Amino acid sequence: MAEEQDDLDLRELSDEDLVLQMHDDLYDGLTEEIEEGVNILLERDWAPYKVLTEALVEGMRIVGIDFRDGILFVPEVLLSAKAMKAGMAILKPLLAATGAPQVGKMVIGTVKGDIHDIGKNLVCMMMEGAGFEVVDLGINNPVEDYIAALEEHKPDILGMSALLTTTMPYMKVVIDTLSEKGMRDDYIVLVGGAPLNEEFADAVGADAYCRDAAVTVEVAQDLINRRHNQRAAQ
Ligand code: B1M
Repeated sequence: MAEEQDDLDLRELSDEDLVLQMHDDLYDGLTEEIEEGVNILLERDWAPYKVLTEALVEGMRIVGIDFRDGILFVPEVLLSAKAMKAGMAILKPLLAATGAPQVGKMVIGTVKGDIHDIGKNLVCMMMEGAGFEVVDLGINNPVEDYIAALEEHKPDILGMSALLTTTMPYMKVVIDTLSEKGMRDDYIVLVGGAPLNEEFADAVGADAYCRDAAVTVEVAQDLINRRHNQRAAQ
């Protein structure tokens, strides 16, 4: 594989083959090749969001299948994640450069016990691109960290991410604590992560489940507008 890789000129590939090659390169954790692939697609006038979803997110989906099936293990997936983050770093300023006026503020973090952050980082990038100010608390956040950040930054939105079935129930701990402190209604609470769904979001008392980063932007804009309209009508 390594030798084949040396001989391969990514620039000679058609868009379709390049994207397939990038899925392979992400699988193999080849950071430089991913960076090169992202740059080539951008040079070919691909929209940053299309590069993100079709080359990177789809590649990581494939990694996830073989991780689940015991074909890939943590060290290999860490390399894939590193390559993915390198690709995302190139896209970040482009996704954020829409010049959208600031529309609101969000505090977001991955919940306690969970160190997955690629999806959350994507949400941050897309929200910033849509004009939101984002305070990113990173990974493995206990409820105290969320509360402290809400008190400090006074955002419109609290976002939580969880990728494990074992950590997603922690979202209820956070929301219940907000309720106990009389703070729940001060924030729009959005939750996301691969194992979640709308029923789960309802059950834990969130305002909405966000399937992906683009949906998060839409939902956030919609709920903020509704909140403004409600306040104006009062
Ligand atoms: Co993890 N892992 N992992 N892992 N890992 C999953 C989640 C898993 C589904 C893999 C599998 O078995 N198929 C599985 C969970 C199974 C389960 O719970 N039922 C799993 C497991 C088991 C584990 C470990 C327990 C493995 C082990 O140690 N034996 C371990 C746990 C560590 C821990 O957290 N305590 C572990 C570790 C790791 C790595 C460290 C190796 C690495 C993480 C690196 C990193 O994030 N920096 C990793 C990875 C990369 C994955 C997979 C392969 C990919 C996740 C990812 O980045 N997807 C994942 C398989 C999968 O999900 N298919 C898997 C790409 C990303 C763009 O999508 O994160 O879904 P996603 O985010 C989307 C949406 O979900 C949504 O928008 C995002 C962008 O569109 N979204 C939000 C996410 N958060 C949001 C928050 C919002 C809104 C929307 O707030 C408003």
